[in-house]
Amino acid sequence: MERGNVLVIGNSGVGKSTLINAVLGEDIAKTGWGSTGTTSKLEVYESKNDDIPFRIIDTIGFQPSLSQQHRAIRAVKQWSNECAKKGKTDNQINVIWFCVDGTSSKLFPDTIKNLTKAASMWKSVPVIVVITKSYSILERKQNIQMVHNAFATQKRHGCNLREVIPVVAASYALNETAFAEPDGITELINTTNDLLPEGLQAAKKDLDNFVLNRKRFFAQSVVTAATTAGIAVGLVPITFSDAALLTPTEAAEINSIARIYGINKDEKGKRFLQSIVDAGTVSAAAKTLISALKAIPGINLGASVINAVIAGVIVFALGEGSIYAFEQIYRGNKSTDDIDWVKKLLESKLSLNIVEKAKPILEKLKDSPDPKAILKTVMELIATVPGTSNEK
Ligand SMILES: Nc1nc2c(ncn2[C@@H]2O[C@H](COP(=O)(O)OP(=O)(O)OP(=O)(O)O)[C@@H](O)[C@H]2O)c(=O)[nH]1
Ligand SMILES: [Mg+2]
Repeated sequence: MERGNVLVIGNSGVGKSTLINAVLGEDIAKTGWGSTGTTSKLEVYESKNDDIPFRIIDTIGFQPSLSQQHRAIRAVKQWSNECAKKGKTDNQINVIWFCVDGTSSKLFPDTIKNLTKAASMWKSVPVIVVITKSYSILERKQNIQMVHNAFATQKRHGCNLREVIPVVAASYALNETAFAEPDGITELINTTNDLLPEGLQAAKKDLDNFVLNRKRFFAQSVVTAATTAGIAVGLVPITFSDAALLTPTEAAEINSIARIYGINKDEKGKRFLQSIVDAGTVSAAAKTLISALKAIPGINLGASVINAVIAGVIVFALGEGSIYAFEQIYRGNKSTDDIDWVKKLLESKLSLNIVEKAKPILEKLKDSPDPKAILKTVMELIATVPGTSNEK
């Protein structure tokens, strides 16, 4: 069975390392007093025998200084990002133990925000809040309520709070005769075991989303760069009779996006890519759209600015359409066989809907060959068409 990872996170001094020692039954993680944090880098611990079927990751505690908080957050993020690299699934997080000090009677929203920032990659992973140092049995109920209340105010920074467990990790002496005994550790282990199968699924989902978001981010920067290039082509004062002038720009754009999504460049793949380029250059949809944009009455813009807008709209719409299409192929929902589907998809991206609301947007554009202003107008025009953003 796949071994899961538990991320232990929380403010400095709440007792994360002490908790890990209690769970593993050995003094392996360094703990202590001090004026700085004790744990200074991420550390992975594993039970020597097979009784604990998950690894435990000790982290740098959040300290009051912002720079130290950033350091702690960055360390977890970097460690998680490794997971997105090939064959590094060891770095996934399957359950989070968010440790809160049971003696402090406070849980500040910023502490929860630090948690969600550090674990932002693992949005669906189940979280157990561990109330450490729960020496007073009488205060436990109140502490549990405090945790629920604090999380309820942080819906925007939502995470999957599943369980709140008060623990005492090491016995705590009040004097020679009065002790608070270790407590809650078995419950924590059992609850974690129960949540692990779900946590393994959740990590897969979160990782897929992370990888897709990154691809989408890179692909969108390609679209912006290609649109800027297309605008430059449009601005050249020659007759922009058909969109064929854009072919090299579009081909480069579509090839780059295809590479980001790892689209196979076999015969079928090439045909698929060509059909996207064709949609933007020789298709009836593109030609109709160009004529319609040119024919909007009462627009006080020179021909070259209008041509630049049109070129931008086409390159941008094709790019967005390609991102959507390649993402469907990457996810396995479609294949490069689906030429008719992609043609229809791109026709809808180049539909006359753009023209409907174009007038007020174009009226705002000054008649100057400023590529940045034109790019902004192009994006505004595309945004007027419902469904043009790439729905997940
Ligand atoms: N007796 C007792 N002491 C505890 C318990 N939990 C934490 N402590 C004490 O609290 C102090 C801080 O504990 P650590 O485990 O070092 O805290 P940490 O969260 O790992 O701190 P950083 O590494 O700085 O983030 C230590 O002196 C621990 O002995 C507990 O359950 N019982
Ligand atoms: Mg520590």
